[in-house]
Amino acid sequence: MTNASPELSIVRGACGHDCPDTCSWIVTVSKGRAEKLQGNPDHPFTRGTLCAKVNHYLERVYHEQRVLHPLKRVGPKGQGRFERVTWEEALEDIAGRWKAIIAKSGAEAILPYSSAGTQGLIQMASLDRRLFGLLGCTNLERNICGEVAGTGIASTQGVGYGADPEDIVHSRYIVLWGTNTIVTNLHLWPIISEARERGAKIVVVDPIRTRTAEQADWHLAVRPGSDAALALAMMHVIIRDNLVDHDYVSRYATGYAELVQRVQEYSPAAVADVVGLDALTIEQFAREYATTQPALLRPLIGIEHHRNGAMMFRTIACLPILIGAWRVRGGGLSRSTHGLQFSTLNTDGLWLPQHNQKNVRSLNMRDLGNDLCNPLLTPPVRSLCVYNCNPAVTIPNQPQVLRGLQREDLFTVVHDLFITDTAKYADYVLPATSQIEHLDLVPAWGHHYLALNRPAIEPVGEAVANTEFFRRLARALGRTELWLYDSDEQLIRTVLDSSHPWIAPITYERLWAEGFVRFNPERNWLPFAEGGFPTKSGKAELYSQTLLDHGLDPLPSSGDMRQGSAGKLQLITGKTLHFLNSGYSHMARHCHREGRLFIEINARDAESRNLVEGALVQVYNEQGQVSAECRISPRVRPGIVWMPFGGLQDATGKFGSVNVLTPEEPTDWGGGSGFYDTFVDVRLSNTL
Ligand SMILES: Nc1nc2c(c(=O)[nH]1)N[C@H]1C(S)=C(S)[C@@H](COP(=O)(O)OP(=O)(O)OC[C@H]3O[C@@H](n4cnc5c(=O)[nH]c(N)nc54)[C@H](O)[C@@H]3O)O[C@H]1N2
Ligand SMILES: Nc1nc2c(c(=O)[nH]1)N[C@H]1C(S)=C(S)[C@@H](COP(=O)(O)OP(=O)(O)OC[C@H]3O[C@@H](n4cnc5c(=O)[nH]c(N)nc54)[C@H](O)[C@@H]3O)O[C@H]1N2
Ligand SMILES: [Mo]
Repeated sequence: MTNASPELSIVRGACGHDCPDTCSWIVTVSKGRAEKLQGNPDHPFTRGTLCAKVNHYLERVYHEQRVLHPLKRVGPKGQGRFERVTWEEALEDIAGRWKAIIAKSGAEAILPYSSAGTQGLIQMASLDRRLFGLLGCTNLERNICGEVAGTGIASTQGVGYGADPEDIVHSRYIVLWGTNTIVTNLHLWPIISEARERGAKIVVVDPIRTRTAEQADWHLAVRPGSDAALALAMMHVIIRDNLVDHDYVSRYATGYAELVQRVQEYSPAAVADVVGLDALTIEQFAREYATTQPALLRPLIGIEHHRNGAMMFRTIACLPILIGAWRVRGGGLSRSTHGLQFSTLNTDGLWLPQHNQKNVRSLNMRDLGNDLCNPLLTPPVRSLCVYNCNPAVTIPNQPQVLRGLQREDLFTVVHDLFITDTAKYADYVLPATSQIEHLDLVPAWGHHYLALNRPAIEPVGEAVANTEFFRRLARALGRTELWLYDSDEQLIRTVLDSSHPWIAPITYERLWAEGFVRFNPERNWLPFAEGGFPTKSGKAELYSQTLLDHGLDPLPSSGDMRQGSAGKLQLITGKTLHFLNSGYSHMARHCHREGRLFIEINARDAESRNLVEGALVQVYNEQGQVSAECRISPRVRPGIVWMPFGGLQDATGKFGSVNVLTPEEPTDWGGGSGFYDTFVDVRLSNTL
């Protein structure tokens, strides 16, 4: 049942990209070849359209640069010179090396390194967790995306999720808070637009005049990292003007009296400079928000990439509690649905944590460069197994990551569809299947639908799915535990074997027949209309004893905003329309659409540096430099510059991306990365 059936001409599947939309798609297959891939018109979010990336997914599947066979490095690390080998040769060598490493340094010397390159559940995390857990390899803290936002919000309301994104259609005041919906979460936009047609006002809070900000009714161009200060000033106004829902707060929240004290120091006038908005604007925003119900806050990931990221999310999450916005459909806060979906699935059955070695160290993925280069790390990382991510481009402090990957004594294995920049440093590159070549269950972090992705074609070349890769590794290592060899279908059946009332009625057969199922059967689902916050106190914690116990400020605060030294420009590096993080950078069409690497700079900052439109400039700081085309742009305010993150390399063709410039700045809590706390300067290239 799980094999692609060559006679099938129409196969339903789902996008596995690291994106909130998790589109449902339909693949037309003729004689074993996928001819067409379209958005499913019946899916309430996909609504028959895909996106600028996935519209060309089949070009990616059949791309001439797909890795089709196992490859072994023959040139120096970084050059990407390989020869073809068989799976048997590759696996035997890898298993032999790993056994030797384990014998000499212990399994912790092996670091499995993965992210959400596919977020289909079993290809993202299943047999890999079982195998590496059993061996006792170093655990990876995967905190680069979402953890900070989730844990920040959870410290106020107990969990990181909130209102059903589909309910935004009922909202009358929608604040897109540090999220560029039209680029990163496109399929939410029709729902927002429908709400607008019904009378909603759309406000965007973002330092950059993004595509989304341009489409909004009101754009508040705050200074980066100042969102908690803004939210506290809003609370100041709400409390001062008696716009508080006292009934809701007294029943369902703790710490109101302490919060009242705290917001005294955050009057709109007091924070205006920090936030970069005038006091009257802040007053207006606060009053509109508090008096227009249902009022909805929609943050996603963006603002977590600051040193005070968790505190910003925690503080913003206090607003809907203060005004009782949770009482009504379309009100409250709507962020990632990831935690909600995972809380209903049988992930313990999937990962079998009881078989994991105990007391194994953990390393944070943000610190890859430093960990690889740290001579004192015991045991040192002697082997990396990279899949579902491309750390040579996506992790901060790229120069240090590359120095680490360059180490001659590091044995690196990469499983991917393409020779990524990381794969160029690999000792072995193994071919991975694309989403239309393997089976998966795909939970979404942007809506309440669970999809089954059916394979539409046989694997291209000798590609194997992640699950099969880990079965082969287990076999090569001589492991005999049967649970290391569960089939993909078995794994999906296991994770669906949940007693949660929402999941219990969802069977594999039903998913197979229907393609996707709404996993939350309740249409009028109001998670906190009558409190029920799953915190320690059982109430929303405006004051958090838990934070205090961890040595953190128990009350919302503006946090420890990072300031650059005088005259430096703060660099925001954002997602782009035609790339999925670094993905699609092998496709000429996508590179062409995005152009060469550029920097957007305000006219005032350009003038003081004698920069002109189109000039080749150097963007630099103490960590490194990249070349980019200068674009003078009103999208950025003075003091801030913007560069596209992802697929584009240094404008002179030299290797290097924006993460040359970003530091491994840790966030306040949640273990994330302050990518956007980067300070740079810009000069004309020929003035060097
Ligand atoms: N087309 C496309 N879609 C994608 C991706 C992609 O690469 N390409 N990536 C996917 C992934 S992995 C993720 S995590 C999501 C991310 O989705 P989003 O969270 O929407 O995206 P980001 O680009 O991380 O940040 C959103 C906005 O935050 C703003 N911002 C930065 N600092 C601050 C601040 O201090 N305050 C405020 N208010 N705003 C700030 C940025 O200017 C940016 O416009 O998108 C997903 N979707
Ligand atoms: N400067 C800056 N840096 C950032 C960000 C930013 O905004 N600015 N955003 C951060 C965020 S939010 C994120 S999520 C990270 C993303 O960082 P990464 O997770 O490294 O993202 P990608 O570049 O998408 O790499 C995913 C890789 O997985 C591969 N892949 C896809 N499907 C499969 C599969 O089934 N099997 C295997 N084995 N491989 C597969 C793809 O081909 C691709 O090479 O980047 C972070 N880095
Ligand atoms: Mo992300």
